[in-house]
Amino acid sequence: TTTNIKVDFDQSTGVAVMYMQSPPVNSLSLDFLTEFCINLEKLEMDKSCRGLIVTSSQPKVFSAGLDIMEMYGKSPEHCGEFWRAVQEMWLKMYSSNMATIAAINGSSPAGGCLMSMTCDYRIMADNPRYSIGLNETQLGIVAPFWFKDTIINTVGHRTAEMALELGLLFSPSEALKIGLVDQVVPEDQVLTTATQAMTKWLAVPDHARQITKSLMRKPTLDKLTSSREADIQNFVSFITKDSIQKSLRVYLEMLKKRKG
Ligand code: CO8
Repeated sequence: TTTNIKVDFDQSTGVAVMYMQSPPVNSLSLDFLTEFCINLEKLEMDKSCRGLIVTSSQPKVFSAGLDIMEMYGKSPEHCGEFWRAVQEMWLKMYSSNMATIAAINGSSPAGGCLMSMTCDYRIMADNPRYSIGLNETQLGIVAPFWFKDTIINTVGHRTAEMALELGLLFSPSEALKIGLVDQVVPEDQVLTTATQAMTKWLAVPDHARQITKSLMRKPTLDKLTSSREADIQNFVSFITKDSIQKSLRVYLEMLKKRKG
């Protein structure tokens, strides 16, 4: 089996770095998400691990978001299982007791943007070729309510409304301006900056930071926890519609054509 995730845990600092390494673009497949969650759970249970930095081993891409092939031409059962794994990743990351920082060293559309927004802090490489945002409407699909809630919690209601409806992808400097990322730094300094930022987060007593994080995020988390099955049903009936499958096919063809 392949390894989609590599974890470097530094006992002396209590900080783990999780590298996403699923070529070519770290798309979030069922296997990837399962492995991601297993690794996350291990770190979460380890009392000596207080901080987590998530980054990419792939050049130019943080994560291309959900693996479209998991939603295209698949059975309702498969789609349901896939969606449960997406929910699990979001629930675990958004509620993590660790201080979490996304070191966004490449493009981060859709599910990649969602994953980075689950973190406490975001640092992005200043390369103008990279972009970040929830571009779902551009694919003819609709970001679910908990994607919407997460971006509202990050950038505020009006900015989120416009970004979601237009399916906007932002350059690093634009993302910084609207608060979608917290810091933009030269490409080769993303990880070191994340490590420096982490010391600030870990200087706060853990219990105070954790309870405060929970205060901020619990209402949003509870909404999905209490409606997981309905959300899966919703996703499956939406994504298996002929018209939506057609949109995905058109989008996939566009992705292939755009190459080279
Ligand atoms: N899923 C599956 N395959 C993908 C994905 C993806 N998300 N993204 C890229 N690929 C494939 C490409 O098709 C290509 O395949 P091949 O080599 O066979 O032609 C290969 O990966 C490499 O891609 P590129 O050549 O495009 O690589 P670049 O380095 O030029 O660009 C990007 C990288 C910027 C990440 C670019 O690939 C891109 O924009 N990808 C699409 C990103 C995207 O739109 N993702 C949206 C996914 S949907 C989602 O995450 C949330 C859905 C919520 C569901 C709601 C329903 C109710």
